[in-house]
Amino acid sequence: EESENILSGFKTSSVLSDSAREKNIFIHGKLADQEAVVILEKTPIREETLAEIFSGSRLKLDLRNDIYSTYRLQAPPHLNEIKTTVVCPATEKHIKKYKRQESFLVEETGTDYRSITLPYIQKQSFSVQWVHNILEKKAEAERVVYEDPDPEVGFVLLPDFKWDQKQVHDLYLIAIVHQRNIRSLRDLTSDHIPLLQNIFQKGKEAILQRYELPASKLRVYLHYQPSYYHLHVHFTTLGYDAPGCGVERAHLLADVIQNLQSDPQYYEKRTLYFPLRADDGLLGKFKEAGRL
Ligand code: M7G
Repeated sequence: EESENILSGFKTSSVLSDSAREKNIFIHGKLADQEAVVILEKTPIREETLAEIFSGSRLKLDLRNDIYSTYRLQAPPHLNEIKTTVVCPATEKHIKKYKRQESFLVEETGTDYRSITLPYIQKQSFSVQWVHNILEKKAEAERVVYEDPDPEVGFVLLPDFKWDQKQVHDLYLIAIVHQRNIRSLRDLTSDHIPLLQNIFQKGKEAILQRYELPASKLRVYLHYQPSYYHLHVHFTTLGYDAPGCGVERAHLLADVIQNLQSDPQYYEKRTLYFPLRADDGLLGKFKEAGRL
């Protein structure tokens, strides 16, 4: 779908982070006088496109030396696209989220959660309007891979916007629950086991059907802390190092279910560990409380 080039008027203020290895750049700037974050990312080269790349490209020689030669290849434009994500209007919190920064590991007891974290996230977390739009079919309706509409155990499974859906080796889907009052892992009790089992089972089946990827090739997990406090589960290809997914934040869904089976209040009581970035307001709250 062709769309007007809104980015022609983008004015860069600063580069928040970039990576030669991941071939992406996160930029803060202004779009028509509104704060915006733009993410540019080069996508993987797909095997199915090789024939077209080899036959349909222009080649410029850089160097030749003995049996070695290097070139600059100009692929046909449709094989040379840059995946682009725009957040506009972006809040201060979005700009911080994408800025490269030092992080610190926080130790959060159940009491810390209730006295420090919960009051903070009730005031300061990202809007979950985009989640409600998905659940109400106001956005991304055509992208839904599977839905169980049950209000108690139901969920919507769809591609995460980090995934361009062109190849399965970086598959990334999210399951968003229909229930609206579960903020995160911390809110889960044994009452939610049927919900979690349903997501696990039906999510795996739907992915097998659609992408021919068996459960043995999937990593299924929740983040704590998440960015968005409406319960959702990540499904990625095993072995794919999804950006932003450090080991500390990930809790395997299979483990979460077992922990709740052994103790209904497991996540209410346990100490949980997670990294926070230097300028995260929540980190400031932990410092003020003398917990860091
Ligand atoms: P998270 O663990 O809350 O936060 O996961 P993280 O982004 O720090 O990992 C939320 C997930 O939802 C992420 O994987 C995002 O890429 C994804 N996501 C965020 N937004 C705003 C959207 C959206 O509008 N559509 C879709 N499909 N995915 C989104």
